[in-house]
Amino acid sequence: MKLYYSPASPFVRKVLVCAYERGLEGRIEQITTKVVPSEPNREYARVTPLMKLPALQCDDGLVLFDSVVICEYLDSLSKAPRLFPPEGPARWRALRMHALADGILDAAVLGRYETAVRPAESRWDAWLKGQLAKVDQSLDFLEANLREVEELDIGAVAVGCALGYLDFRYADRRWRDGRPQLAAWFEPMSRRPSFVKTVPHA
Ligand SMILES: N[C@@H](CCC(=O)N[C@@H](CS)C(=O)NCC(=O)O)C(=O)O
Repeated sequence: MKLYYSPASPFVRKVLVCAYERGLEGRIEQITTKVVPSEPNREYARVTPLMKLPALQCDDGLVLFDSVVICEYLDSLSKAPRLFPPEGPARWRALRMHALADGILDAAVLGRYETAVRPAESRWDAWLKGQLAKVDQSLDFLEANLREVEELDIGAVAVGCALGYLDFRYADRRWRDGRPQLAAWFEPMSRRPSFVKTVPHA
């Protein structure tokens, strides 16, 4: 399988954490790919019309996107404990936490583009503030609902990747302040080999 990859992408990281947790990392070749919304990567458009990372080319040639689909695909490749609970309340809890974490990441990544990519003269402070409010409110929600990420499922993996991205790109915003339980939850998670081997970098 070929994973279109960037070491800075938290969505790619989530896929790789799933791969490590399921013992699949050796089957995945990483293809470093550059994506910037303002600079369409025409070569990559032949892989996925969305030109977003990640995309996974399966061994039969099918290209899967986005990270939500890829994570579930990888989880389906081997038996034993599943990151995607097959049914019942556990499934819906995991999927909703996955959606929450991806929502944090969508807002944080858009905020990053606003400050790192958009020319200074056309920045929109109120819009950035709105994105960061989604991040902060979601972190408060997690602090109050940590029971929902007690199990190592896709929800917990995604939340771990979201917090790791905030450490990587938003360290100055100090997400741990006022959220001691979330901070304590992240400690052992960030020490798992799957997280250590995928720490984001530029
Ligand atoms: N919903 C997508 C989001 C992926 C995404 O936003 N990836 C970013 C990199 S972290 C990207 O490709 N940005 C380029 C763009 O938006 O054109 C997923 O879960 O895979």
